[in-house]
Amino acid sequence: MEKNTRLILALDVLDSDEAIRISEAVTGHVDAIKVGYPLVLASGLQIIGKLAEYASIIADFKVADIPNTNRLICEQVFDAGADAVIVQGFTGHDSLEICVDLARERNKDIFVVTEMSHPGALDLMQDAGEKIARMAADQKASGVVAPATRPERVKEIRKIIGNELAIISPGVGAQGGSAADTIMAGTDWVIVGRKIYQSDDPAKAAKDIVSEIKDVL
Ligand code: FNU
Repeated sequence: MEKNTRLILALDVLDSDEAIRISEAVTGHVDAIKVGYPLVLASGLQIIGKLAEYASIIADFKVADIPNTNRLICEQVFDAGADAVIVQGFTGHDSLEICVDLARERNKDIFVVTEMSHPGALDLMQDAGEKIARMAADQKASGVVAPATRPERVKEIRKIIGNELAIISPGVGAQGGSAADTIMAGTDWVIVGRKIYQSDDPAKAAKDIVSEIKDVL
């Protein structure tokens, strides 16, 4: 994924025509499009290949199973044309390792969820977040997912993983996080969904976020 605008669109719309229209509109303003269960379940896995014409595709399936099942899932997703897959880290080293090995073989990326961005992540996940970040670094994953809603946690996670791994951060806009604060905390890319795809003018919404990011770089 090229580090240009430092913005990733989370495309959680349910209609494939709408997904294509928005992707076309934001071309050049986003470095990647993140596709997850809502769009894929509504429109089929082949939407990944279609959207790959517009940007790199990150498949947000938060893969969280035993190693063999994780591998079967990641194979399908890479075969469909995704450039990266998001996997959960809490399942442990072996479940993660098999995904990272497969991605390396295929020249693809794995991003590992550390602590999620919603309030409920404080119940259980936050306690494991730093350990997961360390494991992702030990296994040389491409990067981690860390919350834009808590820039102070992005800073902590950056200290743990160093500069070899990337950080991608959801939670900007609808969840209350700020793109500028998250970039200043050390994230490489912010992930923004509703603030862009629910806007009357998705291209302008994306452009505005990119200027906010550029202002603090
Ligand atoms: P928006 N997402 C998230 N928090 O929000 N993958 C996480 O900790 C995480 C995620 C995803 O709020 C979420 O599923 F690991 O509309 C959605 O697709 O801007 C996107 O990031 C945020 O969307």
